[in-house]
Amino acid sequence: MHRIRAIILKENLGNPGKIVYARTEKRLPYHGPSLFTLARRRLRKPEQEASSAGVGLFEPATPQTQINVAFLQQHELLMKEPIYASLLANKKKGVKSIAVLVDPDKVDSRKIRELTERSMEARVDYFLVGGSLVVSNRLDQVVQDIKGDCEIPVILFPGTPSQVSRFADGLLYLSLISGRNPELLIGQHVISAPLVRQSGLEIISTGYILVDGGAPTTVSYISNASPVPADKNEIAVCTAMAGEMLGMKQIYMDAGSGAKRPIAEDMIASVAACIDIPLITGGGIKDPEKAYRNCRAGADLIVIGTAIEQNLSLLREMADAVHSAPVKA
Ligand code: 1GP
Repeated sequence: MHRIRAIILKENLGNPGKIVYARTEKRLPYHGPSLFTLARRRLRKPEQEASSAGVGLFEPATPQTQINVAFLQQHELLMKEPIYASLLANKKKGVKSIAVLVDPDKVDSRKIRELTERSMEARVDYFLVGGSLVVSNRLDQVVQDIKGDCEIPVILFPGTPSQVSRFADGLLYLSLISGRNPELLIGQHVISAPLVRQSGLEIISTGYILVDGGAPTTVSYISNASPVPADKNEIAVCTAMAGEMLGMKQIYMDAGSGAKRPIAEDMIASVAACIDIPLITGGGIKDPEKAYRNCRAGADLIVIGTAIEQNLSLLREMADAVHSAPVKA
């Protein structure tokens, strides 16, 4: 684990609300993208996004030594859980994000270079890396290649307990709460807990809800668990509510990679209306319009895999569609 310095951002007293500088405060163990990098990146973006990332834009501190409590709390969360802090802050603001799913079996260094270049241009927010069935042994290499090329946070999306790489920034600690397979609800977590803890990664507990996407997908086959029927909104809602009350930090509704039919917007809207934690949706999203509609329905983070694998030039439009979704007033 490497160490970086914590930062404190302050407001320009003459121009309240603007981040003007960062200074080092104290040394803390930290594993993830440098906060300086985050701050620099946010400074290049509109103020609204800077605020949504949880960096800067707090109540003006006058005199400068009075740093308000909310700032310190947010700062602390940002230090410990930078990815989740940004997801939460974005949700609060209504800012939508896009993640590109990378299957380690399907990329080599050249493809990764191309993907990271296009992703930076498109302002992709996260990479998810993993899959229900990863047959190669290239996870570490793929994560390192992505990290070597760009600063977009890499979050593991493991289909099996062995898919842990300490080179990533975070890990979705998934419990398949829509299924009744005890191995995927808790069994594999027990086995992998020491490895996951030792990884030093930011762990984001995630209630994973598989929704019928019109045909069996790898995840539905491997998980040996029935997905939620596509038209049973109430089952999805109750499952998501249960996940939230059990303490999961976010809900991921997935129709499975390459799903024939993506999750309907009315199901997404029903779930979004009943939970306060971030909502991720994915599976079978093939065009920017659908990505946009999911955001309008209440999804906070849109995951795209297959469509980008098949046509990388779609990435920019997909990302623009997600980022253009109206922000809450
Ligand atoms: C699968 O939600 C992801 O878990 C992405 O699905 O590959 O269909 O985009 P696609």
